[in-house]
Amino acid sequence: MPKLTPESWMARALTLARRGLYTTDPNPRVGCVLVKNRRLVGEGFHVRAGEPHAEIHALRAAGDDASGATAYVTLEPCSHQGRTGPCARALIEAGVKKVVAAMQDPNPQVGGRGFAMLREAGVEVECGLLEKEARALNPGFIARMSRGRPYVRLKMAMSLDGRTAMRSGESQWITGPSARTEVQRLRARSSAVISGVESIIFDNSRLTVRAEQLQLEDAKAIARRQPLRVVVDSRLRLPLAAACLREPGRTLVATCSREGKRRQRLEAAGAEVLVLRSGDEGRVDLDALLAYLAGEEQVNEVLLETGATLAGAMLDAGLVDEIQLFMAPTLLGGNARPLFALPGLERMAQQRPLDIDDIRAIGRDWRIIARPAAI
Ligand code: AOF
Ligand code: ZN
Repeated sequence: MPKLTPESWMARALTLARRGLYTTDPNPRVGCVLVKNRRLVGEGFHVRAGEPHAEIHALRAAGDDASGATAYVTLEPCSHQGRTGPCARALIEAGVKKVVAAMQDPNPQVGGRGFAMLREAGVEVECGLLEKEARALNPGFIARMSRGRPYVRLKMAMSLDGRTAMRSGESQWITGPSARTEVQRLRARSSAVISGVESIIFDNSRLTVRAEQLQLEDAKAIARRQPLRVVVDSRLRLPLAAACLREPGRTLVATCSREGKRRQRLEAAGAEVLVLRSGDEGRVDLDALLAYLAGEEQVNEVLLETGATLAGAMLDAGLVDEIQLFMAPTLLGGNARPLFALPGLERMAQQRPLDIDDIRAIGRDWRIIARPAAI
């Protein structure tokens, strides 16, 4: 019997919210538990955008028992009429007497108005319980709503001697099957996967989620939603025969080339071409690309899977929020390629410190989760 504390109810709501990890995009993952007389009377989570929010599922499950209950929700109940009705109104109408939320909704359409609506109707409101855990569930949604850009997770595979590909570019495979399954999960939870054209030219990677590699119960449902594939390709060098152009889902080629002919050919081969202003040295302006993805494509989480040049440029521009580094028990030697090209880095004073959040074994490899240290 778990302890019936407010924390344990919110923890249950967080567990429910996690069940939407792969499906709610572009909406946040949200869970809700209704408790009355120390008993759980209804629970639910948001499954898919366009479908009912977590609170509505929980209210339906509780029926008449919702009256007088306390709602534990991982996000502030909404106050707006979007694809579905305002949850704050539904909670009021069901007679819920108290709402405990983990965090305020960063969506400017809501942003505190849900709480105000509840309070005005006489519902007691508390906010901030297990907030850190709730925020960790939706880093992309929060980044998009509050900073106008996605949350960028950089995934890399390296040898024990810190090398990521042979000098030729050959890199398949450094890590084992368990690590590669983990990468499939990272793709599946992301709204978009970004890669540089060099990596695509060399690996001919498909950048897709493969249900058979996911090893999850609902792998089929997940694989139906492919992340948007984004190829950073300043000069439109993507081969027309690239495998990623023939996969289900969309491939967006981000360029600053204005070559009309090449663009038309790529479009005929299945790509969508996005012409952006150029940043440093005639390369795609990465800030502008991320702003476009958040603003026009509602991209929450990005998985960056690329080589040393683009990885270094993204890091240099301060656009990497998290690094997931898979380290394999192998040596590739001094001729092999490093993880990051950081050309301006010459002195120890210029080193890039990281904070490590987690290290664990994944099969025969090690996964290190780190983030650039706040300076
Ligand atoms: C909630 N409970 O379970 C979720 C909420 O387009 P709609 O109608 O689905 O609205 C999406 C917005 O609603 C989303 O941007 C976020 O602000 C909020 N999500 N709110 O009360 C939920 N998923
Ligand atoms: Zn809602």
